[in-house]
Parts: sequence; C-alpha cells; structure tokens
Amino acid sequence: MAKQMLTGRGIRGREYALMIKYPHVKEWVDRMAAMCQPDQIHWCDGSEEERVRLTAEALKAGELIELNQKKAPGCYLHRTARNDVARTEHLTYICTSFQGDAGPTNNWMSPREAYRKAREIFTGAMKGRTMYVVPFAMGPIGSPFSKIGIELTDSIYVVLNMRIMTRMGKAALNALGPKGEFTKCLHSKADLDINRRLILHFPEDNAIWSVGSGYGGNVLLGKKCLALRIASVLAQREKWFAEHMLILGVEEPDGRHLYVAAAFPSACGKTNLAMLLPPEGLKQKGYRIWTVGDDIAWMRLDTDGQLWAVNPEMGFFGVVPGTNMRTNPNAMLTVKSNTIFTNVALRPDNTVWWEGHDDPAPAKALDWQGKKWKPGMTETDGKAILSSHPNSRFTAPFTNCPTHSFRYNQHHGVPISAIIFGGRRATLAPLVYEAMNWEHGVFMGATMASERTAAQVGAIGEVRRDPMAMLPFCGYNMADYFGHWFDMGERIRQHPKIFHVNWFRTDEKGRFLWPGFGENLRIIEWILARSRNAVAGVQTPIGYVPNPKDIDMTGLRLPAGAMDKLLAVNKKEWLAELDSVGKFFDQFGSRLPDELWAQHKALRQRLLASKA
Ligand code: GTP
Ligand code: SPV
Ligand code: MN
Repeated sequence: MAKQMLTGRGIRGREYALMIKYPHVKEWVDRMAAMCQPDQIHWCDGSEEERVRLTAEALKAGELIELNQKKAPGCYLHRTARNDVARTEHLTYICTSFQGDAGPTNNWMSPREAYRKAREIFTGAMKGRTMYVVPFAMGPIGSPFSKIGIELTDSIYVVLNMRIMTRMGKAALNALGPKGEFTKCLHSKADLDINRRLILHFPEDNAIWSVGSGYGGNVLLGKKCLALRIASVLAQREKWFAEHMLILGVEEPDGRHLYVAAAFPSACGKTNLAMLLPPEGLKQKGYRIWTVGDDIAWMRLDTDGQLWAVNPEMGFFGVVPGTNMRTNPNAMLTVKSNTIFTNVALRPDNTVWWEGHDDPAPAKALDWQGKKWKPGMTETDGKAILSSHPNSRFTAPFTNCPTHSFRYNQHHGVPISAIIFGGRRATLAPLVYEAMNWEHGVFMGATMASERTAAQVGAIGEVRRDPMAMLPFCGYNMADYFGHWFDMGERIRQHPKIFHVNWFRTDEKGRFLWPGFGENLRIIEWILARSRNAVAGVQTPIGYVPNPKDIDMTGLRLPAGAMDKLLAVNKKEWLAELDSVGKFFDQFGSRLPDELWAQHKALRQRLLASKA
C-alpha cells in the first residue's frame, strides 16, 4: 500500500473520491505502488495548473531546461541518458503464454518469467520519487474507436509528454467509468541502466511494463506500446486495423476532400508527408493539405463498407534534424511554442538548434549531452561530432500545426481512399507503383523493406524487411497479422487502392533522384487520380507505374532521364528481391497465409515472362 496511506498522512479528498469511484483502478495502483515504493502518489487531472506545477518541479530537478520564453514561449529542452536515445527493439518483448503467438519476428518471454524479471527491477525503483497516475484516452473521447489507458510513471518528463501526446487527465478517467477496461501501463526510469531495461507487453493481461528507459517510444506507453502493439492484438480480435500510418487530407481544386493513409518505417517521412506544403505549381491549381495524423492510424469498417480512420494521438513526436522552413515549414511553425525538445543543441541565447536548421551553425553551443560544442568538431576517427542526436525529437500539440484538420476530433474519423506503403530504398523500388488488387497490395505491404535509420538502436543503412512498417510494432504473430489483412479485405466493400512509394531512390553517385517533401504531392495527385480511375497506368510485372505525362510537373524540372530511372523496374534486381522475400516468408512456416506464396509465385512468373 502507498506510504501516504500507511503513515496516515491522509488521503486527499480527490483521491478518496477516486478510490470510491474507481475501486478497480485504485486497487491496481496500490498494488503497483507497493512494489515500486514511491514516496508519494499523484493522480494527474491534466489541468493547466498541474502542468505549471510539474514544469516548475522538472526545472528544479534539472529534468527540463527552460528555453528563451520570449523567443520560444512554453518551450523546454530535455536531455536523455547517453545510451537512451531511441527505441531499444532488442529489449522489447511480447509476453504471451505460447511463443507461437508472438511469432518469429518478435522477442518473446513467457509472462511468468517477464513479470519475475521486471519485478526485480521495479521493486523499490520509485523510492524517494513520486508515482504519477496518468489516465489517458487514445482516440477522441466518446468515439467507438477509442481506448483508455492509465500509465503509472516516476518521470515528470513522461507526464508532460503524455499530456501533449494524448487526451490526458480527468476526461479520460471519466470516460473509463467505474468498471471500464483500461490498459495497465507501468513505467519507471529505475536507474536508466540499459542492462536493466525491459519493455514488456502482456496482450493477454492488457498490460505494459517498461523499466530502465526515459526515451520516447520506450516510455510514452500510449504510443507504440498501446496504440500499436497492444492495439494490433485487439484489432485482430475486434476486426479493425491499428497501423503505423499517417493520415493526410487532400483538398482538391474542386473542393472535394480525400484522405490517404500511409505506412512508412520510422524516420522515413510520415511526419513530413502528413504536413506537406503544396509546391507552387500545384498550389496554383487550388490544392490544400490537411494533417489528420503523422504516425498512427486506427481504421475501422463502417456501415458504408468503407475504411474510416482516426489518429489516436493528440500531438507530434517528430524527428528534429533536417527540419527547416524549406523541407517542412509546417513543422517549424508547429514547434514555435509549447514544445518539448529532446536531445537537441542549446544556443547561448537559450534557443535550440540542430543539423539542418534554417540558421547557420552557431559559433558555440551546448550539444545534446550538454557538452561544449562548436562547428567542425570531430571524433578521434575524424567523424563530425553532431550538435543534436540524429534521433532528437520534438513533442508538440497537434493543434499547433497550421494545417491540422478539425476532423482529428471527429468520432467517426475520415474515410480512406488509398493506402500507401513506402520504404527507404536506394535501389529497386520505383518512385510509385500500384497494386493490381487488394491481395496483391497486401503482398506489397508484407514484402516492404527499408534501410535502417536512427529511430531504433542498430546499424544504420542496412536493408531490413519491415512489413507494413509494423515489424517492431506488431503485437502478435506477423503471419496471423497478414492473415488479418486478407480477412479484412473480404469484409471491406469499397476497397481503397494500395500503392507503394519510394522517395529515396538514388543515382549512381548516391544522390536522391526525387526532390521529395512538398513535391511528393505530385505523386499523391496521381494516386488519387488512379483511385477514381481517372488516368491509365502502365502495367509492369510488379504493378502499375505512372505514364510520366500523367504526373503534373509544373514548376519542377528534373535532370534528363531522371523520371525514367525513378520509374524503372529492373527484372534482375526484382528476381533477387524475390529470393530474399522467400527467405523472410520461410521463417513463418505453415502459419503464413498461402495467398502470400501464391502472390510470390505469380510475381516471379510475371517477371520471367517480361523483357529485361
Ligand atoms: P518516425 O517519427 O520515426 O515514425 O518518422 P517519420 O516516418 O515521421 O519520418 P519524418 O517525416 O520525421 O522524416 C524522417 C527523415 O526523413 C527526416 O530527416 C526527413 O528530412 C527525411 N525525409 C522526409 N521526407 C523526405 C522526402 O520526401 N525525401 C527525402 N529525401 N527525405 C525525406
Ligand atoms: C518511431 O520510431 O516510429 C517513432 C518514434 O515514431 S518513437 O515514439 O520513439 O517510437
Ligand atoms: Mn513512428
């Protein structure tokens, strides 16, 4: 039992009320507190007054650094531990009774062993600290889409981030009601020791335990842990989709709004696409873009037989480096106020800076670890020392984004006209191609691959398979997940068409062939035209590619031959790719849907029958 109750220091009125109203919550909180042994327990109500008080406490403790409030009102900087800068996938587990339910692509531990190991680390981990009880809703409160979670954490940084990223506080608790089901999320920084770090998911118990980290995706448990890993299990059971997808609204010149959902792996361009600014040529035609979500989409079949999507989040947790007024002006405007920066550089005037910022490098600054930094500094091996961590992030309220769609709060979400998969491939994958039908589209998603980025700990640049951008986020056997996609295909009456894009194809010198960012709208325009059968496509063995004349290039000149290179389908490369896909499929054994092997075989035959 929590110390405050044992010592008779009194239970505050509000807590007493909560105890009566939510006995099932209180009972769980007390049990977790008995293990973690915090000095105090604080139930968060999500109020502004609470934010001010917690911020002041975090400043005092050094957990936050106040930025220049004139230039960056409401903005703060946080530095994580040096070895705690990205999701640690090798320490992330799906804990199910049967290993087969986690599948070959997930780390697995039995729930019994996982609880035992974690309990050792959690025991007494909050001594001398406050345990915050953070109720939150993922999805608009009251929507049939939404889920409630409660995170217990000893990190004010986590509380303040959850406050931005989710609908946090009293409203979420009210929505839960006296008997409501919720995801039990437990987090402690403990000693931030990577050797005593575990990110554990218990789908059978609707619970998440995370210990030993203070970094984003490891600790903001509503995000990847709940809204993807746990939600994907619920989605399979309840026949909906929990996906690592942005949601983008396109207002067409005739005033019609169409929405697309796109799955790219971490740090492969979701936030950028979701916030894109139309290039001049298209803006003149009358296009406008509305941001609905930048990382996670929950999609449900409605009575009209269409897929409808909501963004379960309320904020952005975006990649900082490379963000500037040229690449992503909307992001720059989004982070002007009320933003928490993590692991970027601090300039002498108490503003932040990063590699790729609009301003030139400051003559001196403190780097992301708080060490003195100046441009041109190198490691002993000659490598440049970066001011900001490559996976440094901003946490900003959704409504800060000038293009945010008011529909983010609508209970029904938005209807999805097209699904887009994409990866970071220097070679092989064309700029855009379209699946021949839903089943082929599922195969396209299931065989996605991408070069690794700084968003997860590991070798950067190495190509790995990342089906539907869900490899690190699927909470159950990925073979069953593919089956779920086929199953949903049979239920959907109005199928969104499925596409694949690759903004990252390079020339012989390793330079990007496509300018990307806002220019990507040119490709989205083609995708939407295809979705309503307004233009013809060019058939290739891998699907339809555009006829170059159907991509509006007003105001954009590519070097001669670039578009041909961007759209090229190389038979030899694709046959080699199929071998690698086959190896990936093999690991799932007989659990893999036969349809995927049928698609694999059909593609090989189409390739073999094609010219070089
Ligand atoms: P997570 O938040 O990790 O899920 O990442 P994300 O998918 O939202 O990626 P984000 O939009 O933050 O982009 C990641 C990196 O890709 C940034 O460094 C961008 O500058 C870069 N990037 C995004 N879009 C493009 C593009 O169209 N072309 C090129 N060349 N780079 C891009
Ligand atoms: C990602 O890695 O896909 C992110 C950042 O969006 S994190 O929340 O850390 O997972
Ligand atoms: Mn992401």
